[in-house]
Order: sequence, then C-alpha cells, then structure tokens
Amino acid sequence: MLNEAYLGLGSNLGNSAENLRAALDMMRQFARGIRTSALHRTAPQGFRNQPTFYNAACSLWTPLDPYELMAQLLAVEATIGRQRTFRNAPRVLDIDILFYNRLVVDTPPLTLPHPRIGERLFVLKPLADIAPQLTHPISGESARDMLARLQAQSDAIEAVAWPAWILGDAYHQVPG
Ligand code: PH2
Ligand code: MG
Ligand code: MG
Repeated sequence: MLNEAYLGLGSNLGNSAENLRAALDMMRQFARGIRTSALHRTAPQGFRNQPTFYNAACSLWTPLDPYELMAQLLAVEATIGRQRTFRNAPRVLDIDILFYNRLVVDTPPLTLPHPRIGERLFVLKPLADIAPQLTHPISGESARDMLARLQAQSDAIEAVAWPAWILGDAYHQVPG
C-alpha cells in the first residue's frame, strides 16, 4: 500500500540547489510520483544570523511507514553531508516530514503533522504552491488559509524575505 507524504526541504550551506536536487533524486529509491514546488530563497527564520536558505516542498507516495520514511530521509541527509551541531544550525540539507497521510502521532522520534508548519512561511509558501487545498488533519485549515493567516502577521513577513523563483518548470516533476 502506498502512503502520501508531504515534505519540507531546506539548505543553507554548500551548493544548496544541487543538494536539494540530489536529495530528490535519491528519494526515488523509496518514493514515487514525487512532485516538487519551485525552489524559494528565504531569509533564516528563528536563528537569524546564518546564510540565506533555499526551501522547497514536495509530495510523494511511499510504501514505507512513517518511522521507516524518517530513517530513510535522515540517511539521505547524512549522504548529502549533513553534520548535526546545534539546533537550527546552518545545514547542507534538512528534510522534514510535514504530513503523512492524515496521521496524527506524537512520539519522541516523530511528531506528525510537523508541529511548526503554521509558523513557517518557508514551509507554507512552497506547500501552498503544490497543495493549496490540503487540509491539516487536526485544525482542518487548508495550506492556502494557513499561509494567508501567517502573511497577515507583520512580524512573520519581516522574518522571511519574499522568495525569488530560481528554478523553472523542469524542476516541478521529478521523473520516474
Ligand atoms: N529551518 C529551520 C529554522 N529556520 N529558516 C528558513 N528560512 N528555512 C529553513 O529551512 C529553516 C529556517 C529549522 O529547521
Ligand atoms: Mg527543519
Ligand atoms: Mg529536520
């Protein structure tokens, strides 16, 4: 049985666009039907004094359960060269599971849906591009509405500069 997952991807070290492209390519080993947003350049949210991020979102289908999927994504991060130092440190690659089907779980290794989706323009902007009508399984709010609510908060707008589109349509469908 295939499960539908939505992921948030980010990078602000090394060749970020290439890191994200390589990660999406590796994910084809355990996922199919991968659809990605455009790549967005975003100012760092939270810990501000670090390089500009490149962020994207994708959806995919996978036979893996959520814990297996998380383990595979951590392996992709490690292969691309992520080293974990401190929380929110600059990174060559970060892949977060945003949604897995409509599953709600809160266990130490994994919380689903991702608990900070609603606070993060760098997640909601790409997510709303590929799945505006996708609803949050707890709040029922759509990605488009979550984005609109966050954009209405001036402090959030200040925290994330408006994204520039740096990759074209060819990026949107990962073949295979
Ligand atoms: N990731 C974080 C913290 N802050 N800011 C931006 N712009 N993009 C990110 O991916 C990001 C962040 C923790 O995962
Ligand atoms: Mg993250
Ligand atoms: Mg992460």
